[in-house]
Amino acid sequence: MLPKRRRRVRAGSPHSALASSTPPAARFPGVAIYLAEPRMGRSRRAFLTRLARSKGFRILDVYSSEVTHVVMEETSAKEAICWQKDMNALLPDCPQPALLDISWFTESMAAGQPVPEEVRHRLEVAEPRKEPPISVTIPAYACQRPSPLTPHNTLLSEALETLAEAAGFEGKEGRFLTFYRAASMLKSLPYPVTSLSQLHGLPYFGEHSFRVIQELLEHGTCEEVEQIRCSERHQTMKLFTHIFGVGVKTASRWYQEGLRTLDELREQPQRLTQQQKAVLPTGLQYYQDLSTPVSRAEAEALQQLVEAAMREILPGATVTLTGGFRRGKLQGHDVDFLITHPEEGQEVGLLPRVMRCLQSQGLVLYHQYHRSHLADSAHILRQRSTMDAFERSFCILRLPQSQQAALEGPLHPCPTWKAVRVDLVVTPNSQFPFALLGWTGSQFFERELRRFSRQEKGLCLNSHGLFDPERKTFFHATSEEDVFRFLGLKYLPPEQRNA
Ligand code: DCP
Ligand code: MG
Repeated sequence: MLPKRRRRVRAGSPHSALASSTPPAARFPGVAIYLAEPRMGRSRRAFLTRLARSKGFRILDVYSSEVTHVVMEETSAKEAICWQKDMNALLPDCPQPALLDISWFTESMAAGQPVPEEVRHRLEVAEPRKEPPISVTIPAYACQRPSPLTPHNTLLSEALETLAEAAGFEGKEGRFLTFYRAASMLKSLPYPVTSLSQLHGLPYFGEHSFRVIQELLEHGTCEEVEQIRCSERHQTMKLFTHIFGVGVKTASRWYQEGLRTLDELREQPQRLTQQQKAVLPTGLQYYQDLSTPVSRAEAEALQQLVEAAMREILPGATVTLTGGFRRGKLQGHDVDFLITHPEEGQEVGLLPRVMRCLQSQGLVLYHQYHRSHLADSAHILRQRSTMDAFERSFCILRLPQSQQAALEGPLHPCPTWKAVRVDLVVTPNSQFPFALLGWTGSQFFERELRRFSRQEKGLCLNSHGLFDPERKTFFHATSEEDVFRFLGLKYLPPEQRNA
């Protein structure tokens, strides 16, 4: 253990360091240490010199061009640099030795050899680094940056999402996108925002978003956002768009016509189009179940049911859980499955057989079958369409509730099954990587990925493939990683695509 300094000596004149003496031979030829006296004191310096020499270190009594390491004690980086400037003035041609804190010396003594010089040992005044504007460090497209499942700024991003949603309900697409892009940017920030200045320079943040965020930072709530959330229009639009088969246009028309509740809808079937008449009774009948989130356990139970059907119909076919659950979400509004078979062509016409199998077990409450338009898929890619042409079934399945769930259920009679929205999509194996990427989402991530492909790379991407319109060529991918690589993007695992 090193003895404590006994007395504090004022920083001495640099001239005092220039006395002469002969350095002894050393075990570490590249290292010549000069113990700078100012704060160390003469006797402690003498003790440390003896100690170091006994371990084979070369200690120079005199500061000269041979010195490789200057060691100081209780000296700030600023003082050390002033000291070195004085020495440079006296010995202008002297190379610059490393300026090190005593910690490097004591660690080297303990190790019996010079330890590597780390940042914490160095007496350096860090150049005041100019923080790059965040816009430089946070890329503009959501597909270029990780968006975790549990982001840092949920309060802020949800407020902007409400503004985006309200704009969407009014059919204002541009406004929807601006608010949504800003919200998505907040979701990917790797730190909690505590001041508006942290957002300056980021794209998509306008005066309106700043005003909302400022209010949230100051009061924890924003009056405009709360008013929207509580408004009759917003609540009715949410109620109607949550009905299976009802989109924004229909919901908006019903609202304009004065409809406000599900009962009013049930009582006025004359207002419905033929197509709505076909879907709406189902949507209304199962509204309660379908507006209750689906849990991961329920999604996995459904996967087992679909896999069991596949084993009977086409052994070797795979069933992959995609959508929000693949991104790590614990709940979803539906369950999305991709079905494929390693041998291309085996999957053709598979879905009607799967549906029949599920129906025979009494598991299908409703289904809407769309036959494959794969013959058009190349055309679809060239047309830059984002529509899939896969064979698919949009269904409502009857998921038997486990005995356990029944026992743990609420006090009123426990249902023995639950209606769940399920999407079954069948893809040829060669298109599977694109379909997997396209169906994993999030919806906004997909939108950004397609925008990036188009605007930055001049390529058309959808769930069937990636097409180069200039060369008129398709890319061949065997994994999602391939697709990211073709686009020159860093691979993001599904859990980081929650944009
Ligand atoms: N998808 C898309 N564009 C759409 C609809 C869907 O790109 N217009 C893709 C991305 C979605 C995936 O399909 O993530 C599944 O659609 P869902 O609507 O089921 O979305 P999620 O599964 O992400 O959400 P949730 O958890 O609410 O089901
Ligand atoms: Mg889903």
